[in-house]
Amino acid sequence: MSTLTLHSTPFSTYGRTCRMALHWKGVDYTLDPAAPQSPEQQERHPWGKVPAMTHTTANGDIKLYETLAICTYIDRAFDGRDLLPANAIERGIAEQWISVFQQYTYAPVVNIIVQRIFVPARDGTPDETVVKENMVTSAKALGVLDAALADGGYFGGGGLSLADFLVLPLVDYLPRIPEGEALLADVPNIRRWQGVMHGLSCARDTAPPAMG
Ligand SMILES: N[C@@H](CCC(=O)N[C@@H](CS)C(=O)NCC(=O)O)C(=O)O
Repeated sequence: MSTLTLHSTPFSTYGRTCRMALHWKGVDYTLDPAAPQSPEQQERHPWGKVPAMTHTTANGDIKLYETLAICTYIDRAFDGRDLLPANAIERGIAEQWISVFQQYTYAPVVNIIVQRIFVPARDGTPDETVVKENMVTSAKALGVLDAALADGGYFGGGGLSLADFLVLPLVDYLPRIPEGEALLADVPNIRRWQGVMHGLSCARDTAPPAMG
């Protein structure tokens, strides 16, 4: 008998990616609501970030950090639906959108979300310069992702994949911030896809709680 623990606050977008992957694969797990930069999380991750994973097996504990590493491990270690397509073309397409998310999308969008949601939650004052500076780069990245969905379907070349599980948690924060309306207005394909994704139990069961 093995037990898998995901160490991540339920507010984390990357933590939700791992949780969606675990739901999709049908893997039982425990969510340890670890806070980023807590002493425990700094032990698990050299930069103190969430998520991290501990899989306790008969052969000892397997400990991982970094979302892609955790999801690849989950995909290979457990039976169930694949997180990435086996077909070469579909796999290449899925990896392309994963890279676009990692390299060009997460940082600008999350910089705005942090200022609008997480800074005020800690009684701080949002830095309007940070918000303004990241609007153009966020709009560009979301526009590129939107074009990928123009023919309907998902970000992978075939069906649902890890690429969708990466993008959804970030995009789901946009309706919670004032800038979200403008950013979502220009991406109708993302809005359609978001509606489809919200019909999946792996998305519904992992939605972050309201702040405050
Ligand atoms: N490269 C990391 C990024 C993880 C990450 O940025 N996590 C955010 C939450 S979604 C975090 O811990 N932020 C707090 C911090 O950086 O101190 C991964 O793939 O897991």
